[in-house]
Order: sequence, then structure tokens, then C-alpha cells
Amino acid sequence: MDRNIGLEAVRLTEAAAMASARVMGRGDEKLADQAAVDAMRKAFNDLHIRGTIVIGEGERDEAPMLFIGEKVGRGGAEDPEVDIALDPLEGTTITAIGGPNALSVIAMAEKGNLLNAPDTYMDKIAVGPSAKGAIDLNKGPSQNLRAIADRKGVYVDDLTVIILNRPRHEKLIAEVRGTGARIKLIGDGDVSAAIATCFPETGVDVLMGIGGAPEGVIAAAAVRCMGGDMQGRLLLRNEEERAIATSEGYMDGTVLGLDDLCSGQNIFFAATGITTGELLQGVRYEEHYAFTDSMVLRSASGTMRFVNAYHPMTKLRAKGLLPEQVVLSVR
Ligand code: VTB
Repeated sequence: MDRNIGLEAVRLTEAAAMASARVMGRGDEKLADQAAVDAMRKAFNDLHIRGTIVIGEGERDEAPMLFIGEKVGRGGAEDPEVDIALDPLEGTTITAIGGPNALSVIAMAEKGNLLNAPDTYMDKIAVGPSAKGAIDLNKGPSQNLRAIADRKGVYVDDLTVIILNRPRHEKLIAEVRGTGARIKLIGDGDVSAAIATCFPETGVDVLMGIGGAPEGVIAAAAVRCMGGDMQGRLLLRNEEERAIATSEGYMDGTVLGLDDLCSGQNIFFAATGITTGELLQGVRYEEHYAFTDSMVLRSASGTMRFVNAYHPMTKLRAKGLLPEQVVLSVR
């Protein structure tokens, strides 16, 4: 697959970001999410792929759009067949309060190469290329930090670990503090945190802790494209989740490596900033243009592209790409 469909998919994350960012700070998570979902679903109609969503907004009966199993894209006979993992708005709470690091994301791979993760939790560890091979989720946080520091040629005290600020991480946080490593606690958004480990300028070395499993697969796709490393462990809560994991060949407690989370030669990843964060600027609406800041990754070539785009506001409105009710109240 020579075509870089990531460069086309970025139009989807841009569309979702522009629609969602429009309602930033309204305290309405549902509105922000719906805006992103609607915009991304609409934009799929222009994408020349034969896509199947394997990680989306939920099961068919609970999500009217972008549900698991949904066929998306133009679907032409010549179009590549891909599996898709997406999150039109990763960071609903962030967007609702205007916090940092909300993203719109999509990952695509050749059929069968993305883990069909059940919508449960996943224990995760992610690092950038400079610590690839140094992580092992079968070992504790202290041992991992020691190994990461050794690999990077720094002291453990020099490392910064990013962890979701949740009561479930009390023990983890205490142990990491005990090693002397620095910690950055975040309210939400561990996909962006995993990506941050791959860029030295963010000052983030490691992501640790429990977040969403579907987002773990999306993050793994990005980390893989950038040459980083990641492992995850599904935390299954009931028989239904166990059945899904078993059908994928995994069980509770199995440590999933990067190859288990996503595989193949052709992984494409695109993300657009919704609110400003470590790596990407959030959407800005200027007099005539909406500005978006995105990244496009492709595993086969290892290219990492940052794409700034200016979208004429009049055309966005004409295409119905800004939520109607907001447009009417503004102009
Ligand atoms: C959130 C969110 C993450 O997982 O933490 C969620 O911020 C699950 O955790 O980015 P809670 O149920 O404690 O909120 C993510 O969405 C993705 O891993």
C-alpha cells in the first residue's frame, strides 16, 4: 500500500476537531463528543478506503454512528481494505472544561492487524524510541524505571512519568515517588500522554497506569509508527469482556506487547489537536479561517508529519461542518 491514507485521514480528524472545539468549555461532554462524531462520520464518505471500524464509539446497539463493525469509506473496488481504530474526541471532559491535550484520532492498519480490544480498562506502559525494549509489564514500576533510566543513560530522578490522576493509581504514584522519578499527573487523555513519550521536547519519558483499553490500541498504533514501545494488560471485568478477549487469543493478565496491540507493515495514524497541549495546538477560529494543527504518521516509512491547516470559515459553514446552533448564535 504505497498511498499514504494517513494524509487523507487527517481531513477526518481535522473535521472532528473543528466541530468539537467549537463547543469547548460549555461543560457539555455529550455535545462536544456528538459534534466530533457527526463531523468524522460525514468526512468518511470522501475517504477512498474500504474500512471496517474495530475500535469505535461502542457496540452497534449502543452507538448509532462509528460503531464497531461499521463499514466506512467510499468503498470502491480499488480502495484498500483497512481496519480502523478511532476516537473522534479523546478527552471529552478536557474539552468540556477547556483543559489541555484533547485530540481527535484515527489509526488504520491492514485487515486483522489491530487488537479488537473490549471496552474495558488496560494497564499500560509506554516509552519513546530511546527506551525501546526496556519495558516489561510483568515487572513492577521501580524495576521498569530503573531499566528505562539505564537504557537512556540517565538517573531515575531525571525521568518524568505521566500518570492519570485517579484514586486507583495511589499505590503506583507512591511507588514511583519512592524511586525519585518525577511525576506529571494528568486529569485525562492518556493517548496524548503516550504520544508525548516519543518526543523528547515534551519532557515526558514514560506513561504508566490504567486507562481505557480501546485507547490503548490507538496509542500503540501511534507509538509503533514513531519507533517507541508499549505494553498493555487487559483488565477484564465480566464474562462478556472475557469472551471478546479470548476470541482474540488473550486472557486476563496476559501482557500484550506492541505486536499484539497492532501489527503489520502499514499502519497509518492521524491526530488533530482540539485543545492546546504538549504537542499540538488546539483549534483556533480567526476572522476568516479555522486553524488546525495535526500529526500524520506512517509506519512503513517512519515519517512523522505535522500539518498546519487554515480552513475558510465560510466553506466550513456551507458544508455544515460547524455545529449549526452555535453558528446561528454567533453570526
Ligand atoms: C480516562 C481518559 C483516558 O481512559 O481516564 C479513561 O482520560 C478511563 O479512565 O484518556 P476513568 O474511567 O478513570 O476516567 C482514557 O479515555 C483513555 O485511556
